[in-house]
Amino acid sequence: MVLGFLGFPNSGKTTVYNAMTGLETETGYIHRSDINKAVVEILDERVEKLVEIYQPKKITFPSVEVYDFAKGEDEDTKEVFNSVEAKLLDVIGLVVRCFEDAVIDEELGKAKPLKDVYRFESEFILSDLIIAEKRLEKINMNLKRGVRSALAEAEKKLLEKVANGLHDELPVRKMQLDK
Ligand SMILES: Nc1nc2c(ncn2[C@@H]2O[C@H](COP(=O)(O)OP(=O)(O)OP(=O)(O)O)[C@@H](O)[C@H]2O)c(=O)[nH]1
Ligand SMILES: [Mg+2]
Repeated sequence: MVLGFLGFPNSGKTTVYNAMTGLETETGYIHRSDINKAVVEILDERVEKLVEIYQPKKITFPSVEVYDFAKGEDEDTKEVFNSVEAKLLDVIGLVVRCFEDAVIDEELGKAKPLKDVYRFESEFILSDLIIAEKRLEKINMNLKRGVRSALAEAEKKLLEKVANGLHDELPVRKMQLDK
């Protein structure tokens, strides 16, 4: 499983990442744009029970790959979504700022966690809409050129439904796409 922490600058992503991985990656007020990555073993008592029974030579616990994203001050959020690493994610952990800090409050204003959740969701929707429309453009171009297939027609129909929903600010996970 691949998990990635995303969120606005100084929301506490690296702090949560450190808590989960046991690492001591630098946190602070400087907005850095590097991505941190670690692999965390999940200790599972079921594995321990199996080890007792089978006494294997080698024990491999399940693991989670964890990414800590960041965007530089001038970067757009969609650049983060479009990074190769973001496309690998199975789970997105959205970190929102929910604490007082004189320096951060001065720079970014007081924490508004719920508003940040909605703001970030809008960014997800926008990013998905760009992806859906780009793909639709490509399919339509192929159809115009005469490259037709049942699959392309079905994909077009589905993507139009997705794009319409996104235009209405509905996240893809809440759409009914099987009908
Ligand atoms: N009081 C308090 N401070 C926190 C909390 N979480 C993070 N901080 C502090 O807020 C600052 C920013 O935390 P980071 O974990 O670096 O935030 P980030 O989201 O990784 O920041 P960027 O990577 O620069 O976007 C650091 O000085 C942290 O110590 C918290 O829950 N409470
Ligand atoms: Mg960070």
